[in-house]
Amino acid sequence: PRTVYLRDYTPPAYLVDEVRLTFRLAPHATRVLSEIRFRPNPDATGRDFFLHGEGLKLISAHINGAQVTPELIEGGLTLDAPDASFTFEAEVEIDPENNTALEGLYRSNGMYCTQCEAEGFRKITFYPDRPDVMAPFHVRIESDLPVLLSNGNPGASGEGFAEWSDPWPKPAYLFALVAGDLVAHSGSFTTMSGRDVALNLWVREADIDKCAFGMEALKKSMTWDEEVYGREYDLDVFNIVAVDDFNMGAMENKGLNIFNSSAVLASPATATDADFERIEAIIAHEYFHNWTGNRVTCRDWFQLCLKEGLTVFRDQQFTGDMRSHAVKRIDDAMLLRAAQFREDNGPLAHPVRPESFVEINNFYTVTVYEKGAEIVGMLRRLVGDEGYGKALDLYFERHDGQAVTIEDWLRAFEDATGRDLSQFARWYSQAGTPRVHVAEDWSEGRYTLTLRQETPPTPGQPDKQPVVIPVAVGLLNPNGDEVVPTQVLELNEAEQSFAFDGLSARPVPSILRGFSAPVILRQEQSDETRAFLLAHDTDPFNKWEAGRDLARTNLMAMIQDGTGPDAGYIDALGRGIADETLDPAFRAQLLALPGEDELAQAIFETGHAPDPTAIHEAREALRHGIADRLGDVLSRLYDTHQITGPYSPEAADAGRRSLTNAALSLLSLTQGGDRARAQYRAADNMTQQIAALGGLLRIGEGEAELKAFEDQWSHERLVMNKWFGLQVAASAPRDAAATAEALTAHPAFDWKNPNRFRAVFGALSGNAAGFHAPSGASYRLLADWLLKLDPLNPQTTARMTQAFSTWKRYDADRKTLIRAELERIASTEGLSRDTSEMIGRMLA
Ligand code: B3K
Ligand code: ZN
Repeated sequence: PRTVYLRDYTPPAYLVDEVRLTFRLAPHATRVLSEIRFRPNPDATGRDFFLHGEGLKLISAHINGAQVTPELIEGGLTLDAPDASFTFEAEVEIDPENNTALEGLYRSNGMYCTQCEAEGFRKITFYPDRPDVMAPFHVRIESDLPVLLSNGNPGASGEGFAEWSDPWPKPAYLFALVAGDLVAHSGSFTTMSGRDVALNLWVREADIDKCAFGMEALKKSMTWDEEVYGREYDLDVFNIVAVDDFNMGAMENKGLNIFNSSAVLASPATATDADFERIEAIIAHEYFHNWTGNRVTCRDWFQLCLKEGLTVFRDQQFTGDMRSHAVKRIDDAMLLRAAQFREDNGPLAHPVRPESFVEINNFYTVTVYEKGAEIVGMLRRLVGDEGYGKALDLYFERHDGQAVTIEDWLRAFEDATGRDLSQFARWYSQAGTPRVHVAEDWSEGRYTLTLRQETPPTPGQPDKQPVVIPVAVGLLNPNGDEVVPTQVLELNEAEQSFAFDGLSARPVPSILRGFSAPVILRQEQSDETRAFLLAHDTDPFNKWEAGRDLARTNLMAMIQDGTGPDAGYIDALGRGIADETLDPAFRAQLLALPGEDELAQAIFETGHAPDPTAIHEAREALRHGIADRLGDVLSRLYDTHQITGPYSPEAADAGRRSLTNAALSLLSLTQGGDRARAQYRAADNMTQQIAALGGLLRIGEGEAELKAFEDQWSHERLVMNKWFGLQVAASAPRDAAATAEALTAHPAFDWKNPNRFRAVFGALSGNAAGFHAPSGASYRLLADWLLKLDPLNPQTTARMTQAFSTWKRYDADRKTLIRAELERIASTEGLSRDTSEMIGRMLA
């Protein structure tokens, strides 16, 4: 398979002025007629005419009305094209019914839908399928299905057809088409300039009761983007469609967003608080793409973070505004550490802007998305809110309707603020997580912080340069008062000192406040100092972080030295969770211990091979210790924070439920399942129901409830995903593989549905001790199923190979077992390009 390099970019030979498409839909033989107006690109270096195309049956082709016979070559077609404007027409046939890869035009439960990003349009018709070719699209759909949708504004429609026109030039990856037997939950929105927009959420009839929340989230997003970024919507309609079979969360096609049903459908009975929050964020994210991604798009796929990092940053801001900034920041940091640091520390590490790829779908990663968002956040911190606002305005003004690069993005910041960002740009090109080491000095009223940065080598990048790291710092007096409020130190050299004068006593530093940069802080700190910060820090992130550090130190000692739970930590935690001035959601976060995978990495970094079983046992022992010592506080919190009124997914109630359910999970360990059983019986919403069921399963009870749950929800696919996943997640390590295997034999295990496949195998790899059980049973089971899925759905398969990405951390026995599975996959005949690239990188 061919490797594509950023450095090889050349502009397209021809540009497209207009596209007309006609779809004659039929399950196995859909005809696609295209009429594309080409024009030579004055900026091109050559005149080779090439159109991408994959799996297309070419029926006929014409240039300016005259029949032509293109030469079909690898990945597309070529022909002698005029060195002037011309119209190319083609008729092709495709087979949506047999499209199991869920890329291009495919069918899901009788409904037609498309997924074109990144390179799926070439499976629909011949086209220059690259994001720097932008054109207005006119679409006609012919089908007997009642609902026929495409991008843009609706045009003529009648018996068996509908037409759509999208006036905004767009790359082919934003094309979408939907045809199905759907119903709409409708709404409307009036934009800041007074235009009315019709809003529709299209679903199958049975799901119409799960649309109200998504519709409100969409309206909130539209308002927010106007108020915060001054960005207005630009079409007469905005359609969202829910589809069950989808490889990822959702897709921002212009005016026609297509969503995995799990990322949009929610009712109190079927969705948890976490689902509601996630849905609100994804709807916002896709909507925000209308400006950051669609109006201003990427020149090539190496620039993916241009739209994704920025749009994630925007959805994070939105969630913070809708809910709590402090809680959101902690959630984001937890995700970054659990997933992105993991990626950065292993064989799949790559820069936020990669330099090469084999299959671009493999680069829709936490690094591109979440670290990409962190970079935007750092930029904002460095130039300030006002500078950020000016830079964004300039970026939109300058690049509306264009396909641009990270250089263009940074130039907008430089021009708007006068700041030189050449060193800052290293964040985009250098992979790996910087470590920032802290040294302190105190003499005669002067406190000096010395910060030193280093970034470990990553594949292909042995040597690293210093990056610009905004380190937000505040200083506290020994009595707990803040003496120096938050200020941002700019660490741009390998080592740098920062002095604070005029202090009457040696202060306690609070460093990297708000998690101001995606780095690992290395700081010698006593448990007393941490407990002090947990009690007194004014920065909510670092207050939480102090508790987290205490927990981690305790756990590391338990794992490596065999000590027990530390009463000092538990008492400090107890004071934190009992503090009624703190947000319940924040207190629930205080109760979340570092995950097993995070601990495995921490142990690996001390030079030892982590033992997943020992890690699991230590973590469970600490949970027991907390539940034992804090039993009274926890049961008081459980009782006093129950919600009595009707269910509402809003943040305040959700926060109380997350606190009571964290308490429930701990209390069940030491006090048995009665409380959880009672909660299960009383539950009138999914959050309470599933938390109770999880609590029971984790202590080896809940068999009756598990059965009752299945009977109650067998008709709801989304809820059944939870039922599948929870059993694997809650399994004891030695049972996890067997539980997962038994579930694959369940009649409802529809493995071709990505959500269902992920429910079981995502949970298996997430159960760290179960996945790494010494027998290797989980490794084998996962590899077997990946090999089964790969011929049908390479994208989902490739993504799930990441379960193995940490394999080099482990002991010789585990390494041997995993390597054998990776090699078994690698040597399989006909392995997809997607999966072989991933396995190849992991074995390298
Ligand atoms: N842009 C899409 C992701 C497309 C993934 C292609 N494999 C969703 C999003 O980030 O909003
Ligand atoms: Zn996105």
